Amino acid sequence: MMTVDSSNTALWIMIVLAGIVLIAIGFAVILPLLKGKRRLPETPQDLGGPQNTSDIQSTVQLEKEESILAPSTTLRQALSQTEQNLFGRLKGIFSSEAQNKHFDEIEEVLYTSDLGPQTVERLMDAVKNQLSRSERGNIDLVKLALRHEFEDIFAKAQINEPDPQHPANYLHLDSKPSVWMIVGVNGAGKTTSIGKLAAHLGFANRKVLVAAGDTFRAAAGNQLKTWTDRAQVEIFSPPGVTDPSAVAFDACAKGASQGYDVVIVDTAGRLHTQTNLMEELKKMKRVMAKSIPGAPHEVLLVLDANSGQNALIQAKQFHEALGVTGVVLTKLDGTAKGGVAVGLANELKIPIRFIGVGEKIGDLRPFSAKEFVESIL
Ligand SMILES: Nc1nc2c(ncn2[C@@H]2O[C@H](COP(=O)(O)OP(=O)(O)O)[C@@H](O)[C@H]2O)c(=O)[nH]1
Ligand SMILES: [Mg+2]
Repeated sequence: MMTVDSSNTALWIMIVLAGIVLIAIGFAVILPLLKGKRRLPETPQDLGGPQNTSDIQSTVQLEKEESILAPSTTLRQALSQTEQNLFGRLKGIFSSEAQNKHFDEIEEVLYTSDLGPQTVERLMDAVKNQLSRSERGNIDLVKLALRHEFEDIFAKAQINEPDPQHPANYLHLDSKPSVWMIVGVNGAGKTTSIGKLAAHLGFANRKVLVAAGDTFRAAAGNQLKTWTDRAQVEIFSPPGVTDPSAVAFDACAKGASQGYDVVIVDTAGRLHTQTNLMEELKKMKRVMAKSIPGAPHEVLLVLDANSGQNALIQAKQFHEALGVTGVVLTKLDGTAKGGVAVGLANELKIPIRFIGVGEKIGDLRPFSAKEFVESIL
């Protein structure tokens, strides 16, 4: 009897264990299917092979992850593509023979590096105050004095060093959804930057909705769709709706009701001098607040670094109209002199959040004042 009893017990234990294993397997297989959207892999090791049913999608996914994890160029490389950057030009001066002309020439280089007169004055005063006449002939001392002043300028604009593990976290992400309105003149790089930002956020496991608020040009919607496909995030582009405020309002409502983390609203490019179009942006902003109190949580101004002093003027006017909370400075990989970042921080105290260093999806970097100063000086 004892033997039969214990073999029965063993049998029961085996049946129960087998049941537990089957249930566990069931959960592992069924739960991800029920969740629907696959999350992005966390590490390069997770990128072992194709993960989508479609090979094309897999390739895009892999390219995306690789380019975000290992951007093709460093900031210094991107900026050094031009000999026109600040330090390149300062170095030129110091290697010349005419020692006594150095100081005037430094001033000239600064004036022609898109910093803006106010910032140049501040920098020159700092160099004068910190260095004696003879010390001003020493490039290392001048560089040090300038670097110190640059760092102070960025610190006062509340530019915090980004956390490389969580590049998007220093944007407003505490509300759910966080609504970001993207503004700027035509061609500044709004749509491209939205694609790159969405990819960053997707990579950080955020559920992103991109609203096609540029309803002026038919091509704008298609261009945005290409980018949201690349970033593998959803686009909100209701057919036939031509009022950008209506798109923004509905996108916010969808974002709130369907559990999105971030709603990014694209807008049509406009000149800061076009009053009626600026009024329309203000309306879009008001309408978003009606849909979600407190929205938009970020008003990100996209500025083309090549537009030099004009970038500062644009920033002032967009800021006055909309209360800009941060800047995305694009095309620093081109011939931009870089000084505009310093001028912006000094004159407007608006933090630069991201910089664009190319046309690919991974060519967006959280702005690090430290890295930036090291790259231009
Ligand atoms: N080299 C470079 N080109 C950029 C960058 N950002 C945007 N662009 C290019 O600038 C052009 C205008 O960009 P787009 O996003 O359409 O500007 P929008 O009119 O403000 O939406 C496109 O050709 C982009 O590829 C960047 O960081 N570097
Ligand atoms: Mg656009």
